[in-house]
Amino acid sequence: MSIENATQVPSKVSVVSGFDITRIRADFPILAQEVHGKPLVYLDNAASAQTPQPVLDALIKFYQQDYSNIHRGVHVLSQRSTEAYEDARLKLQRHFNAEEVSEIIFVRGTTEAINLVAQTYGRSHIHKGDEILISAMEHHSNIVPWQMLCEQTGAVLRVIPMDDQGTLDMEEFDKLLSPKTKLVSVVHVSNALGTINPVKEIIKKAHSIDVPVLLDGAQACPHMKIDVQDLDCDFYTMSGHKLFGPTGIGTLYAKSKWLEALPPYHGGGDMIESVSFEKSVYAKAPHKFEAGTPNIAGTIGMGAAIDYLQSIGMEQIAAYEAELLDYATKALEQISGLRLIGTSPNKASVLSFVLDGIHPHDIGTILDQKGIAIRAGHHCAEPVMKRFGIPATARASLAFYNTHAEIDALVDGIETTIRLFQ
Ligand code: C6P
Repeated sequence: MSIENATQVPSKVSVVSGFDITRIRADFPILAQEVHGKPLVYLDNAASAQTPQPVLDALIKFYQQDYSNIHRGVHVLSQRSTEAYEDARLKLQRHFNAEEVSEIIFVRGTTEAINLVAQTYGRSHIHKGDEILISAMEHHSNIVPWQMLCEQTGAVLRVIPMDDQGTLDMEEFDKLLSPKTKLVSVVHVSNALGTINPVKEIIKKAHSIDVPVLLDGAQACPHMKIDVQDLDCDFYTMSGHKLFGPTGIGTLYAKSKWLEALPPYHGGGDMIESVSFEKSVYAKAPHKFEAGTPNIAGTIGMGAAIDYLQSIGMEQIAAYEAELLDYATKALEQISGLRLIGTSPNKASVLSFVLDGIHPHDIGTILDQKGIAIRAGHHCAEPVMKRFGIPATARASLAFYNTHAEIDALVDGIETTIRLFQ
């Protein structure tokens, strides 16, 4: 992996060695279409990323050849389905470097993963007067479950502030972290700002006073290598649809010491050892936390997405995206009347911006007419909008299949938008 002379290269062609963007784009059939008569430029990857052909193939193969319920059939199809489902768990374990395969719990996505921790760890370990520490740049799914828990228990939510660039105020974090803190739950990469938070430092400090840490990894894991043992986080959450896999599937990683200690989240089939009317004995993790028939196909598709990402390499992806983000940031900074929201020095592939006198929804609508898909709105991060004194932003979010030419098309689209409003 190398980025040679990144700052001297004018544009358009990546200098990340061995990164074959043409071959990669060919893996994503959806990208080769026109929208409103223009080539599709898909820059809404933070909402949901596109699905490569190998993932589509894995889903079709599963439904055509192996489809059945899991963990309960003696017949061949059920055994094949069970094997494929548990094989996906192994892939997730290796990808995130979890110590044990049982530390990978399949859930619907990041939202469900955080609710699971709130209602299991939270209900059993957090009491009246205790404090939960989140940050000022959380997605609603890392705010609302904790507010619900606070209502249920009488605990108190505290918020680590950020500066005008969208960088967390670590001095304030030091002050807020106290013996009252029972959990720190922070976003790894902000969906609204792109900020990469100093999560290792946060974890180290929290652990020094025995406070566990949850990381919302929804926006981090598509862009960088995640090693949960190296991070030493207690809980890590992600969504398959942001990681080039299907919707309705995601993962909660939790250290096994927690999974053994925590009560189940949902009750039902597949999460028990035995049931009688007097008493039920729960299965061990991960099954204790996976009641009912899960999203079997989604899990297998997510496993195929992991295989696909590994075939490219997360380091390659991170290097290519760093270069593309740098190119896009410099290009957007040149546009008069454009203000980037989220200018932290440590950022991943998100470009949130506002234009003088033009509502973000109008920007999104005009760009759509040019075939460019971005998201406009509060991005389920209303407190972030409030912090920056704006109702919404236009957000272009990148993936490794985006190109420098697509950034040029975005810049051209923004300039057209500005002209239309003059
Ligand atoms: N952000 C976005 O456009 P789910 O919906 O459970 O898969 O993911 C929720 C979630 C949690 N945390 C972060 C940091 C997120 O970005 C998201 C989803 C999408 O930014 C949809 S609102």
